[in-house]
Order: sequence, then C-alpha cells, then structure tokens
Amino acid sequence: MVAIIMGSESDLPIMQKAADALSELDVSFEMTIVSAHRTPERMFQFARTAHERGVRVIVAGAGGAAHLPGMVAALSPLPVVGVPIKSSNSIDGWDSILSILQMPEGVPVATVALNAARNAGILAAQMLATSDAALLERIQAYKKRLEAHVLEKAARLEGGSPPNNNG
Ligand code: RP5
Repeated sequence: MVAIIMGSESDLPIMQKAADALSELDVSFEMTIVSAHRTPERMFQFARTAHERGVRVIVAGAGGAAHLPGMVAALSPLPVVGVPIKSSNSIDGWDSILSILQMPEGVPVATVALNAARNAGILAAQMLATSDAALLERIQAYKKRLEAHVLEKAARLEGGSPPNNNG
C-alpha cells in the first residue's frame, strides 16, 4: 500500500522510522533505494508504475540537493510525502528542507520536518485510513496511546497517580 523510497542507503537509519510506524499500524509497505541523480531511469520507471502495482502513497526521503520527492511527485499520480534528511552532503539540513518543500504550484509534496520519517509513515497511514475504517480505528488507538504516555509523564512529574481522561 505504501512505497518507502530513499536516495541512498545512507538515508536508511532515518527512513526506517517510517517503516516502523507503518508496521505498528499494520500497514503493508515496500522499501527500496531510488536515486534521482544516480539512477534517474529507475526513478522514472518507479514513479510511472507504482500506482499500477497497488501502491497508494509514496514516502520519499532524500538529503542535500533532495530532488527525489519532487521528481517522483512530478511523474506519479499518487500523493508523495517528502522527508528532508540531514545527510553527509547537507550544509545544515535547510538545503534538504527547501529542495523538498518549495515545490511549484500544481505539483505538491507533503513535506514533514527534518528527519521526521516517523511522521511521514503516520501521515501515509492516515491518508490510507480515509478509505479504511479498520485502519482509522488503529490510528485512533495510536493517538490514545500518545495521550496516555503524556498523561503518565505529567502524573509522574506532579508526584501523583495518573489523572483520568475525563477532564
Ligand atoms: C542524496 O544524497 C541521498 O538521499 C543522501 O541523503 C545523500 C548522500 O548520499 P550518499 O553519498 O550517502 O550515497 O541523494
């Protein structure tokens, strides 16, 4: 359902977080390396055919001159979630962010924060959940767990027992 692609194997420690989020939400995914600069023909092939293979959302991460998410968005009819990565060829990460974020009108890339591949995975799952009631429920449960973690920590900090959730 989701294709996770990255410009280099060096992006994997970050992009693995998207895979982990999708696994937690029980969303099927494939993951591979597609480089806009080093394997441009592979990128064309991937982007032009992903929707025919059953992929519904593409999560694309890249660093430095990060053209992969934008080029894939140009070629594919699928929604693309872009992950800017602070890589070895990044100046400070802004290069990756702006390369992915500042797309021209007509070709959107839903850009998450620097290195925020986990959020990209969650966002991809939320897109799929708009037409999948069971997945929507799993996302609601995930949000409840997030809330419970914060409430637990707040209670610990305050030295009391966890507050209930009724306000
Ligand atoms: C980008 O260049 C990749 O997405 C990666 O973030 C960065 C560095 O790639 P390597 O030189 O580590 O392969 O295209």
